[in-house]
Amino acid sequence: MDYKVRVMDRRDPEPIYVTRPELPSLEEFIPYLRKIWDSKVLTNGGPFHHQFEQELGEYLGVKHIALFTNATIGLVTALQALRISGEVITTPYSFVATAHSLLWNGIKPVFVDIDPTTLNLDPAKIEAAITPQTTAIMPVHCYGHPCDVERIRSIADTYGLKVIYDAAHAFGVDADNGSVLAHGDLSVLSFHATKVFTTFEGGAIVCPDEKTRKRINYLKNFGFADEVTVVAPGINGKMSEFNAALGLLQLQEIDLAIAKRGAIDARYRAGLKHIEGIDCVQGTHERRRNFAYFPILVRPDYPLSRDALFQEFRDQNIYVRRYFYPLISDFPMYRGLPSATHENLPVAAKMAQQVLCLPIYPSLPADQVDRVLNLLDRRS
Ligand code: T4K
Repeated sequence: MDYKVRVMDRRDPEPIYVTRPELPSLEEFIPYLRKIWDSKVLTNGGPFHHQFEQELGEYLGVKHIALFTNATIGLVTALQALRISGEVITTPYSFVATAHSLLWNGIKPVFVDIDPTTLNLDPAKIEAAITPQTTAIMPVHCYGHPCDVERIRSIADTYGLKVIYDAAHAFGVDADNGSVLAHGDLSVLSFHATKVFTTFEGGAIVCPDEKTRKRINYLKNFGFADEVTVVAPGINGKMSEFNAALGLLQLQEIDLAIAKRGAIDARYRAGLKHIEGIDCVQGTHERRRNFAYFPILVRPDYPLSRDALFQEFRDQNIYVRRYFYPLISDFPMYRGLPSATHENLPVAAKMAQQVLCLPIYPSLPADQVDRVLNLLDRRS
């Protein structure tokens, strides 16, 4: 009896994942499927694609948007659209797709360290990394916290560089002057299953004007400008009607979903105030947040190392994640680059050792948030 109680205490049978998608009811989705079945239009810019592109642009407050099959192909295409080559300055502290998009274009990534508060590319360190081969900067709004867009723009303008934001985490985020997606030459969103807003798989490029959007639309459709004209070695990056249909439904509930995330974020922050040795990551210049992730930093004065804590969570069936460890620059295809050394990236190297992303998603119950907080609190 005693033994059974102890086992149940140690390993709660109910797993908690770092995230779960917020889906509409299947009943709501079926009429959309029926329309697709009836029309037999599955992809290649069908009616749902068109409607979703319109409504998404309105929701995000941006005029020109091109839907994609996922953000990775979006990033690859964004670099092609602006004819970026040579070297691109980027962050080592991101999901590996950020730098992979450069390698897919034969571009050399140049890693620059991150800011210790926002964990975004540190603008103060960008200029020293610029060479005659540099053509662009690819920052990431990490965890949905806006980069210092003004300083990055000023550097880019001074040196004649393009800026492509990896905005995979930044759906619906507003900085000081409206949508953070309106900054830079292009911004790329992800609608992956793990993101705040999902279309199963999906993504989008936010463009500055219709001319650029048109070119991007060619590039995501094999380079076809019309039935018989191919203007570039484009890729297949098109979003299907199924993904667009889910997007339309998601738009109806997204504000509520973000509000629910906000309540969880607040509960974590209140609970963590009393726990020594844990820092919350804080954004700056945020007018509207999306609460995409809840990263904490496990400082050396916390009673457990980050990895021991990670293991404790696993033992309790709680699937926290170490986003972003290892650093991109530590993976085999990058670690030989001169900019990939930990001496060049001391802040990123330190943060990658300390970070842990706690579960956050709209349907996560408050008692499960408390279960996470209880495990973090070593006082008892
Ligand atoms: N740039 C940045 C900065 C990014 O973070 C990402 C993607 C990209 C670019 C590229 O975007 P896409 O090309 O994917 O549109 C996940 C995602 O696969 C990846 O999309 C995301 N970043 C990255 C941060 O996280 P994993 O390997 O951690 O995912 P996974 O499968 O372990 O899922 C985590 C948890 O989410 C699961 O434990 C349970 C839950 N989950 C996941 C999936 C896929 C579900 O409940 N349902 C699902 O269908 O990479």
